[in-house]
Amino acid sequence: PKTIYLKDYQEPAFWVEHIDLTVRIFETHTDVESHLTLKKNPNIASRDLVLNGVDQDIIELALDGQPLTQSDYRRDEESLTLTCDRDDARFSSLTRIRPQDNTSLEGLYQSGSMYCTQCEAEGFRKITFYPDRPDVMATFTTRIEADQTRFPVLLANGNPVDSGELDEGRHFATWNDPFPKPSYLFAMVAGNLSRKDDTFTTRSGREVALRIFVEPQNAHKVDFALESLKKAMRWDEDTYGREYDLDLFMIVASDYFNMGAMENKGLNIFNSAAVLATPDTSNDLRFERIEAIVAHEYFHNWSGNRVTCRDWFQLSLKEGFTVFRDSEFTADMHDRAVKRIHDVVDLRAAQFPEDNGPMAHPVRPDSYIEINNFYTATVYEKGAEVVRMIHTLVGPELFRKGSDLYFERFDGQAVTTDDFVACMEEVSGRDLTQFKRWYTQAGTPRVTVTDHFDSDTGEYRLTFRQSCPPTPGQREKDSFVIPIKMGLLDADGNDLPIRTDADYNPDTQVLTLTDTETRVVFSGVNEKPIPSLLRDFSAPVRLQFDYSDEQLAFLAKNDANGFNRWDAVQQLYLRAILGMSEDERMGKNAQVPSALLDTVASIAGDTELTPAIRTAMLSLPGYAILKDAVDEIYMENLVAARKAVINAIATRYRDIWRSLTEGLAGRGDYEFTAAEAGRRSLQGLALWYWLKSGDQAAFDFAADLYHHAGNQTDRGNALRAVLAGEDHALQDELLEHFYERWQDDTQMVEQWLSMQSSAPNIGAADIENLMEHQAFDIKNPNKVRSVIAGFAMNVESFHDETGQGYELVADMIGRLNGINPQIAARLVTIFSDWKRFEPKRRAMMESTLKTILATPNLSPDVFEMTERALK
Ligand code: B3K
Ligand code: ZN
Repeated sequence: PKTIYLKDYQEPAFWVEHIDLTVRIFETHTDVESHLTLKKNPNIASRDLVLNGVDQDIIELALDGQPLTQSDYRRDEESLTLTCDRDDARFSSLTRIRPQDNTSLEGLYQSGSMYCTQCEAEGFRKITFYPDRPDVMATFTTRIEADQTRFPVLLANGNPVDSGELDEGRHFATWNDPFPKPSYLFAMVAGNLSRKDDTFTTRSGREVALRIFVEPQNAHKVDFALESLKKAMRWDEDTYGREYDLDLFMIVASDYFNMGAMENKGLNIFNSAAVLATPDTSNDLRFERIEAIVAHEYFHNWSGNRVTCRDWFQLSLKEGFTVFRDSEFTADMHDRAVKRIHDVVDLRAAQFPEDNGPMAHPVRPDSYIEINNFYTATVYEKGAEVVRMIHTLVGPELFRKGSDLYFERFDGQAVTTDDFVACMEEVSGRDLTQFKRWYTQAGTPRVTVTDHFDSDTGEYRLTFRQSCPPTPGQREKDSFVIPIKMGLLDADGNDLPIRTDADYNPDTQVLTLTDTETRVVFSGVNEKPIPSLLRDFSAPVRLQFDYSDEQLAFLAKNDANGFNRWDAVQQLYLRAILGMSEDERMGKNAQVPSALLDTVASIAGDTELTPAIRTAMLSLPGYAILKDAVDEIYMENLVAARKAVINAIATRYRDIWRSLTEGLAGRGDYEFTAAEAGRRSLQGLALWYWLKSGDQAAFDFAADLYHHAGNQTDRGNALRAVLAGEDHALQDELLEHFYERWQDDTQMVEQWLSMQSSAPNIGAADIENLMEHQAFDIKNPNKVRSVIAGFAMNVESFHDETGQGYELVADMIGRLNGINPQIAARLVTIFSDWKRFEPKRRAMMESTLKTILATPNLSPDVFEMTERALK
C-alpha cells in the first residue's frame, strides 16, 4: 500500500466546475452516467487529468465527445490518467456498479430495503470516475432512475428540480445543488421511506422545509431528532450568526452505517441508532447523543461544507471545530459542568491512550495510508480541545470575530488549519505561531507543578514544568502554549484575589505557559493556599501536583469550579485504586483510604449538588483511564483493586444507596431535561451500588423497576444493575423477557446485545453464542459494535488470562477484513496498548497482532493499523 504525505500536496491540473450525474438503478446492477465540465488550473503546468475510480466496470469513456480507448489513458488501482489538451473540456463516462454486493458500506450500497451512499472520505470513486479529492469543488446535478414501487422516494443533494414517470414502472427525480462542494459531500438515497415534515424560519425570514425519511416501521421515532435539528439551527444563528442556505434540509436514517452520521449537503444520512428515539426505546444518554450528532452534522453545513478541507490532512479543520461547536451547544442546552466532565472522561479514556501508544499522531497528521484510519479521537476530540484553547486564549468575543472572518473569507473554498488560525491571529493581534505546535506535535504534554510559600514576604510561588513524551516519528518536542485556568483557595475554601506579574488574565483567570519552566509569584498572600489548577480542563494535558488526600477531599468539597471538584474526587479514586493494585501485587494488605470513603458519603448526601454532578462524582474511573495511568498493566491486580473499592463503597453505604434509590423514584411522564436525566442517572447508580452490596431487597427493587419502567433509561438501569450482580436466574429471566418483548425493534435489540457483551463475567464462549443468535449480522456495523466492540471494551472479560478474548476478536477482524475493512481496522486499535501489559499478556497480544498481519488479502485499512500497532 502507498503512503500519502502532506508535504507532497499539489493542486490538481484540472478543476471540475459542474457534474451531471445520472444513476440508473436496476435489479442486478446500477449504471452511472456522468459528464464533467472541466477547467484547466492555470497554477499547474501538467495537463494530466487524474480521475479516481474503483470497483466499476467501464462501459464507455469520452473526452469532448470523442470515445476513449484503453491506449488513451493510463490505469492504476485507484485511478485513470489522461492527457487533456484543451483548457475547457468535457469528460463523460458510463460505468456499471453493483451496490447490492457492496458490503464496505462506502460508495453506493444497499441498506435494508433502501439504497444509500457514504462518500467521505473516498467513496465517490466507487460511484463514478472523478477527481475524488476535497479541494475540487463543483456544482452537482443528479438524476436518479429506479423502479417506482420498490423505490418511490429518490433523493439527492440540493433542490428537487424535476421528476416524472418512465417506461416499465420506473420513474426519475432530478436534483440540483447550487453550492459547489467536494465529492465527499455527495449523497443520494432511493427507498420506500416514510417522511415527516416540519419547517424552520431563519432569522432573516426565509422558510426552510425540514424532512426526515425513515423506513416505515420507524415513523414514530423521528420527533426528537426534528426538535433537536431546530434547536441546532437556532443556536448556530444565535452563537455564530450562521444561517442555513438551501430551502430544504433532509435527514435519512439507515440501519447499515459505518459511523454515526454524515453531513452531506442538504441530505444528511444517519446511522439509525444516532437519530431514532422514543422514551420507550432510548435512554437519556442516547437522547443526548442524538441531539449532539444532529447538531454536529447540521453545524458542518458551515464548518465543513461551505468552508471545507483542502486535503485530508486538514480533517481536524472541520472535525475539531465542529466537535467544539456541538459540545458548546450541548453545554448551552443542558448543564455546562456535566458536559465538560463527560467530554473529559471521553478524552482521557480514548484520546490520551491513543496519544500514549503506537497510534499517536498529530491533530494534523503528516502521512497516512488509508485516510479512514484517521477519523480518530485525536483528530476529533483533541482537535476540539485545540479550538477550545484558542477560544480561551483570545476570549469569546474575539473568537466570534475570528470565526466570522473565517466563514466570510473562505466561503466556497477548501482551506487548511493554518487558514483558520490565521483568522484568529488577525482579529486578536495575537501571534499563534508557537500555539500551532498543538497541530503538529503528537503526545499529551505533562505539566508538573510544585509550590512554595513564604509567610514573611506573603509570597506564594508556583513552578510549572512541561514536557511531552516521544511519539512515533517525533522524539523531541518543543514546548507548547498551555492555558491554565486556576484559582487559589484559602482555608475556608474561598478564592483569593490573585496578584501576579506573570502572563495572567484576571478576567478569565487564565495563566498562559509558554516555556519548559514557568515560575509564577503571587503576592499579598497571608496563608498557604491550596491551588486549584487546570479548571474546566483548560488544556488537554496531564497535570501533576502533589496533593495530599485531605487536600483533594477539601477541593472536592470547596472548589468554586464544578469541574475541578469532580476532578479532585477522580484523583482520589485513581490514587486509591492504583495504590491498592500495587499493594496487592507486592503481597501487601490493600486498604481503601478513609479520605475517599468519607468523601463518597459527603457527596452522596450533598443535596446542594445536582443529581447529575453527584452521579459523575460517584462514578469511578473506568479501566481505560486506569490502564493509561500506569507504566505496566497488571490486569488481575487492577481488577481486584477496582472491585475492592466498589465493594467498600457499596457495603459501607448500603443504607445511603437504598434510600437514594427509593427517594429518587420518578413521578409522571418521561421528560428529557437535564434535571430529570440527572435524577434518573443518580438513581441508576445508587441502585447499582445497592445491588453490589448484595442486599436481596435491591434485586427485588431492580426486577420491579425493570418490569414497571415507563422508559428505557429506568429499564436499562435496572437490567444493567441486575447483570452486574450474582443472581443468574434473574439475569436470564430478564434477558429473555427483553428479547421476547423487543425483538422487532432494531435499536432495542442492539442494546440487548451490548448489555450482554459488556456485562461482567461474560466469556468468549458466550460471545460466540451471541454471534450465533439470529439477531446478529456480521454485515451490520451496529451489531458488530454491540457484540464485539462491547466485549472488547469489557476489559475484565476481554483480557481474560487464557487469551481467548484476544483470539475471538482477532478472528472477527480476519472475517471482517473481506467484508468491511473500515470496521475491521477500527477493532485493531483494541490491541494497541499491548506493549504496556505485563509479559504474559504482552506476548499473547503481540502474537495476536502478528496473526492478523498474516491474514491473506489483508486490506490496506487493517494492514496500516496492525503494522502501526506492532511498531
Ligand atoms: N464526517 C463524518 C465522518 C466520516 C467518516 C469517514 N470514514 C461524520 C462527522 O464527523 O460528522
Ligand atoms: Zn464531523
